[in-house]
Amino acid sequence: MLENTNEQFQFTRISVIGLGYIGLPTAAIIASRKVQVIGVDVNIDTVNTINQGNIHIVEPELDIIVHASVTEGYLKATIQPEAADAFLIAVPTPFTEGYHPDLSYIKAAVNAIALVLIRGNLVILESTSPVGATEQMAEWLALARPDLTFPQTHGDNSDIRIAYCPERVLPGHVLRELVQNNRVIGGMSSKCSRIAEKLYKIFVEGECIITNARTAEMCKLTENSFRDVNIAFANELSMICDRLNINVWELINLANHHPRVNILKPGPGVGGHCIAVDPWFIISQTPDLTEVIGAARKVNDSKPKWVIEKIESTIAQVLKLNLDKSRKDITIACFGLAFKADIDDLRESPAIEIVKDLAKIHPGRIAVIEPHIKEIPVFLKDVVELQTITQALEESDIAVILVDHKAFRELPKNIFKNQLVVDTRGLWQIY
Ligand code: SAJ
Repeated sequence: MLENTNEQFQFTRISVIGLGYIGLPTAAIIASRKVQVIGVDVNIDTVNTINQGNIHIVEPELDIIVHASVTEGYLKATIQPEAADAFLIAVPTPFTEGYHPDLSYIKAAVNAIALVLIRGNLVILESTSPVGATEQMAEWLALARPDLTFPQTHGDNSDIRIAYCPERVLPGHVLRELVQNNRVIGGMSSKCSRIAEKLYKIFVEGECIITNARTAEMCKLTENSFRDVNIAFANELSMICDRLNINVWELINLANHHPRVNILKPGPGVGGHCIAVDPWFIISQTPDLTEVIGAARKVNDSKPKWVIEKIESTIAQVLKLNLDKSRKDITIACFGLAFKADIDDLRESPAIEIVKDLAKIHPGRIAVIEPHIKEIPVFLKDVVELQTITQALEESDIAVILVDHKAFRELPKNIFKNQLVVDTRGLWQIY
């Protein structure tokens, strides 16, 4: 392995630690540029699947690029880290019970790569992290390898370069956004930033913007908190408008005609692994200064409960219109389980939370229509049934729209002739 001591250096072998929703597409994109990539994952099934040229997650076109990279010999997966020019860490950073960030996966990754680090290596952290995580990572590495120097003590002259560079890709568009999005690169010294930029230039067509590690960490948290706050504003408006008998979709459209107003869309709540999680990293570090960010979390987290109340009052309406029916005769069809439109990702989905809570209080049938899955998830198996759109239209009394999938958006506006509708996504509200 060559030592990366001058800036003329070319990366010939890059290791990506964590082959999940971000790590695997990143590894495959780099490999598609004909650079040797060693992907490392703790899960042997994941490693085996990738080495067979297959994938374990759903993301458009990822299967094609992984298959090609493995077949051409540029991508290989393994359990144990191997020597490389650069290590890119993309492991999960969940939060603990009390909403504090859990850095244990980063620590485990750091301890694993410490064994194979050599002078001149670049280590990049991509996982969404609280401010200071990159410095913490550098400390862990220094503890594990006292024979090497690190930027916290040796700045530009360190043996090992360290940078934070957050991923910013949108699930469902990962491969395009990995290449086209601008990247924020926060090196622990200016040389660290320049060398990290060189790595990203292998596949990034967007701009690479250089800052320090702490600002880069905060930048990622800020982007997702900005979106969370703005979605909370839309969700709050939807509840206010419901009380005041105003169509929130028309209202938002009208307000958005103002040249400096751009309100996002209300929904059943905020799901996924990012927007509902990342603001907590800021709140956890500065609890006394995060009133707005904290309030947004509260509003968005409370929206599923509000949807349940809407369904409850709709059940009451059906009973009023059909005096021969009791609650257990009422069938509720829930349209969509995914955390957002046109993906199959059910992680942290508000739709799931709503369906689960509904099952606890509703004695009648509950059907779920989710065109992106073939089987109902195990934890819902005994309480709801998976139906087609046609079945649901024939059998249900209430239709609850939880996700604005294309398959639902394409339905004619007057399709629900026999149902009362609770529409959390404004499916046909075209203003
Ligand atoms: N949502 C609304 N109303 C809206 C927009 C979104 O209710 O107007 C809901 C969605 O239905 C979903 C949730 O918010 O439940 C999150 O969806 P999203 O599309 O806003 O974001 P993610 O989680 O798929 O991806 C986000 C992106 N961040 C930003 O847009 C600032 C992505 O660029 C990040 O890379 C990703 O988080 C991440 O990994 O952090």
